[in-house]
Amino acid sequence: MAPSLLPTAVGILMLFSLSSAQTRGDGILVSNQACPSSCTKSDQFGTYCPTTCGVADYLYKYKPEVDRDLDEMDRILSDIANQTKGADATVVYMKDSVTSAQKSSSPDQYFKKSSSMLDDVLRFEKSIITQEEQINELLSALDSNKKAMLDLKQLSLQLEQKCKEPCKDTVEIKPTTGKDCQDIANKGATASGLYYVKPVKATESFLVYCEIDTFGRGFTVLQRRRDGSVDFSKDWTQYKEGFGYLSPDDKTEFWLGNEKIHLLSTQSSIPYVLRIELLDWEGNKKYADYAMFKVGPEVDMYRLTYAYYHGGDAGDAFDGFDFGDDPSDKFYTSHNGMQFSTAEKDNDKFQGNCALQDGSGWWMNRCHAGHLNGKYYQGGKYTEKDAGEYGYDNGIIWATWHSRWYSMKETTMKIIPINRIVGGDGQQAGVKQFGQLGDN
Ligand SMILES: [Ca+2]
Repeated sequence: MAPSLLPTAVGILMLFSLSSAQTRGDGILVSNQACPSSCTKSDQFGTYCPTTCGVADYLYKYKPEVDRDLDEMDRILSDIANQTKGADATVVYMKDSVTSAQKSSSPDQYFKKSSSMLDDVLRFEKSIITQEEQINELLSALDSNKKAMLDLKQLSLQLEQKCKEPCKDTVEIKPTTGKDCQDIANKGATASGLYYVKPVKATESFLVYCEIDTFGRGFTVLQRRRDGSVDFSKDWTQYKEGFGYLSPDDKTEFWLGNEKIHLLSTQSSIPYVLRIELLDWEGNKKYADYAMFKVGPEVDMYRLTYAYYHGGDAGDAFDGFDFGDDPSDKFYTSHNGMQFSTAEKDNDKFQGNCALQDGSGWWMNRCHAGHLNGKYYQGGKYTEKDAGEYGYDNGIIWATWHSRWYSMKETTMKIIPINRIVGGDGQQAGVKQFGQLGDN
């Protein structure tokens, strides 16, 4: 019985450790999706790895079986204990019989018989003692199993508690759907939060964070950095599928995914504006807008293109920056027209590998002047020494505002149809809306 219990218990324990690694943003991905019983290492955003709720489902599925096994073990052990008691009594009785036989019989007549009886009793006693030892071992095994079971039950309770909280988030996925967040806002949605969108060529809808302002503008958020809680050092597939966590209150970090960004940005006859918002460690907020923003298909390595810098007070870092090292600096750090690179897919213009050296995925040239998927540096300022093995500027950089050795505190990349940005006081409103960034 014990051997069959252990693998199940180990499986559950493994799930618990898994669940603790998946706490951030729990629940938000649960709604409407069946949770698979295991999470692949690729950390693919789109496949909905198990959240605590998924783990709880798994636990509930196997717990009764474990309980049954434990009850069965209990029953068998008490049977054994009862039988041992019976055997003990028999031995005592036999001993008594032998003694009284010895006393009441003439030695010559019965001595031989009672001696062999006594031998039998001693042998029996010996085997009882061995059995008792085995039973004691079993009992202590049962005890430790019981303790493990108690621990599991405890964890199960904690998990239940934990699950209750995030699962509420599922109700915060708003019912309105559309091809992007502006479409959703046009349909009357007025609150920022999580929505399902289905771009024109998408085969299935996916979750996005929509930032909807009081002017009825709906930004679809593509990227978010807030606190360094998500590691942006990921591979091609992860950048393709997306990673990190969406949250209904916009408190978590994520990369929506190149495939989704491609589908969103190329679907409409009305082109998009990419708005980049930045917050530095002194609490200053700036932005940069790029008109006709598009990300190409995977066959073109998710190439970044835009028509022109549409304005903003953060400066046009996507056009490259003259760092003063070399006359070609600006040309070789521009981003328009660059393909996407990750550590294992070098599509940059550098003889080395920018993405590998910087530990990020980005539209690398040779390498960058605006780099929002870089390493997160608490406090902002960092040095070549902090940058690790390669020693290059690998922070969250916007060189037209802060130096390349200054890493931003927060970033947002989001898109909106261009007709919602131009004209009237739209730009001003955009700045006002941006005031929410960093409020926490
Ligand atoms: Ca290269």
